[in-house]
Amino acid sequence: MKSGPSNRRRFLKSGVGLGAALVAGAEAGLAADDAKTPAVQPPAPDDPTKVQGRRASAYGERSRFEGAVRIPQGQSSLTPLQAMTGIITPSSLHFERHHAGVPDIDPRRHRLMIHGMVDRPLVLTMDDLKRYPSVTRIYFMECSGNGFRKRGEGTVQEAHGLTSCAEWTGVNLGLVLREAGVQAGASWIVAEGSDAAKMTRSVPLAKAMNDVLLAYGQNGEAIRPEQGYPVRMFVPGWEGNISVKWVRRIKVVDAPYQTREETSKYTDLMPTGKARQFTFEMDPKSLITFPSAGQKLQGPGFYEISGLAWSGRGAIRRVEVSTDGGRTWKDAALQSPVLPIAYTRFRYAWKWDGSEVVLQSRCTDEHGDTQPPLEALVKARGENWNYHFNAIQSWKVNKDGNVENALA
Ligand SMILES: Nc1nc2c(c(=O)[nH]1)N[C@H]1C(S)=C(S)[C@@H](COP(=O)(O)O)O[C@H]1N2
Ligand SMILES: [Mo]
Repeated sequence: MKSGPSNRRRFLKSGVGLGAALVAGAEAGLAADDAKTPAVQPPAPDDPTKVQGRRASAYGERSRFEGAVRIPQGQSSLTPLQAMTGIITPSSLHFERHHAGVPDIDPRRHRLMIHGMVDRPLVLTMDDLKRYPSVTRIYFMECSGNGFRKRGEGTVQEAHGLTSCAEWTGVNLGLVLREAGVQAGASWIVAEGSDAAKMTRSVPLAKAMNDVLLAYGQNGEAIRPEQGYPVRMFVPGWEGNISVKWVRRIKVVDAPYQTREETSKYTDLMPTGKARQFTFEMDPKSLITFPSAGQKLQGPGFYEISGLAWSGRGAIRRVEVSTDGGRTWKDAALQSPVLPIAYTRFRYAWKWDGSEVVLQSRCTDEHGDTQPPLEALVKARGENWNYHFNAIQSWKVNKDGNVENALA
């Protein structure tokens, strides 16, 4: 936005207070960044007990002093993992991936059709859907493209921000399919979104009957438009792409439909020239979020290393941390709750002696699956693969306390 600062000077000159100038600035369409710069915010009172506080509000906002935001990159945006506490990603910071933008959908006019190889095809309104018994589950989601593009370079947000974890509420798809009456011989479903991309993915019937949700709730309120309002299919533990947002149609069929998203995209081209298809499950992965690239330690002494671990195949059983570049590993503490197919937060008490060190984490899930070192992963997959990056991430702590990506 042009001439933000001079606009502000003009407002100040005209004699209005700084707070009013900011409001006026926002109305005048100043760039959001400009309006949020902490330097131009009015200071908080020295003693808040001496000032009447703000009135109650209709819809809450976080403190104006909190600055962590998603990094938008056109059709996706990255969660600030370094700023997260606990295991739940607030809906406003949940990563986004849209192939044709966020559609504007009136829930009263939305319909979900269940058809194909069923005895009783259904056309459900949102009211119909909400009359079914509901379930609430905490699940992570990760785009299968997460981490690969930069092979782990940048900050934890820049390199790995295409993942989040939320509480999802909805109806078991299996319940709705049973009501429709799945016919003998059916083995897959095909789900279609109502965005301009008409995102379409095939899901094996066994998974669809097992734990897939038709989710209309996210973190205690209606699912956000960015996440699929008014309803998305949520496929726990599988690559994010298959969780079709804004879902309008589920067809029961007897074979995968070989859609764009399962042929030219979201397949893994191997060194042999053959592509792996339907690589659904997200492998175990962990990240140290503190200390991580871009952060600075204030000097030698005690620190609690903290991070997140998850696996698409179940619960995390173990997280190990290395503070010597992978030569030795020690068990981190897993913070409860430790839920299947959800983030698990880990903590590791560490005394930094002020020398240059490389920090790493490595998780193992309930099936004994773990994370490979970067070289091993690249060797196994070759140079053409674009998805399912779960290599061990290294952060280097320099003597001055600055943390940088050890791959950069
Ligand atoms: N209808 C529809 N569903 C979609 C997409 C889309 O573009 N359209 N993007 C997919 C991809 S690639 C991912 S990683 C996840 C992202 O979900 P989120 O935006 O809620 O984080 O949604 C998937 N479902
Ligand atoms: Mo994705």
